Amino acid sequence: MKLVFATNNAHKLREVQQTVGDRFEIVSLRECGITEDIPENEPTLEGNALVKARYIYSRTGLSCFADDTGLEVDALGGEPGVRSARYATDGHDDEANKRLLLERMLGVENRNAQFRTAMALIIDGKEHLFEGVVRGIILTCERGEGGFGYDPLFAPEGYDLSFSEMSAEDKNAISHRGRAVRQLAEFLNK
Ligand code: ITT
Repeated sequence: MKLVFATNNAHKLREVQQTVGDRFEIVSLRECGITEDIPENEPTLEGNALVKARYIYSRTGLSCFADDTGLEVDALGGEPGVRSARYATDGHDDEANKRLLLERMLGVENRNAQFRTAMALIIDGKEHLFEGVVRGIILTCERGEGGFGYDPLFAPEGYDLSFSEMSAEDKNAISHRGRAVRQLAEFLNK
C-alpha cells in the first residue's frame, strides 16, 4: 500500500519507513511533485498535522499522513511546543534552537520534558488522529551524534543515553513518532 507522508525531512522518512516495514510504501512530498512549503501556522500540533494532511489530500487525492512534533518542557510551561522548529529564529535552525533551549534551562532544576507527535491520516476521505508521547529529561549539554533536531539534548525516561546516542531502532522502539506510527500502522492493518 502506497502512502504519502507529508514531509521532506529525510530522518523522519527513514524512521517511519523502518517502523511500518515493507507492507507500506512511504512516498515523500518531493516524490509526488510537491515542492512548496505547506504553512504550519496552527496553534496546536494536531491542527498543523491536519492542515498538512488536508493539503496533500486535496492536491493528490492519495491516502496520506502528516505529523507535527513538539518538545514540551515542563519548567518552560510546555515551550517550545508547537513552535519547536521556529524556537530561536523564523528559519529552521537546529543549532540555534538547541542553544536557546540550553540557555533557557540554565540553572533550572526541574528538567522533565516530553516529545509529543500528533499524526493525521486521511484515508478514503476520512480523517484520523494519532498521538505518541515519550517522557524524559533535558540534558545540560549535547550528547551523541545520531538522530536530528533536539535529539542530543533529550534522554528518554529509564535510559542513561540521549536519543542521539541510541541506535535508530532503539529510538524508534520508544519514541513519540515511533509510538504514533505504530498506532497508525495497526489501524491500517485492521
Ligand atoms: P517537516 O515539517 O518537513 O515534517 P520538521 O523538521 O519541520 O519537518 P516538525 O515541524 O515536526 O518537523 O519538527 C518540529 C521541531 O522538532 C523541529 O525543530 C525538529 O527538528 C524537532 N523534532 C521533530 N522530531 C524530532 C525528533 O524525533 N527528535 C528530535 N527533534 C525532533
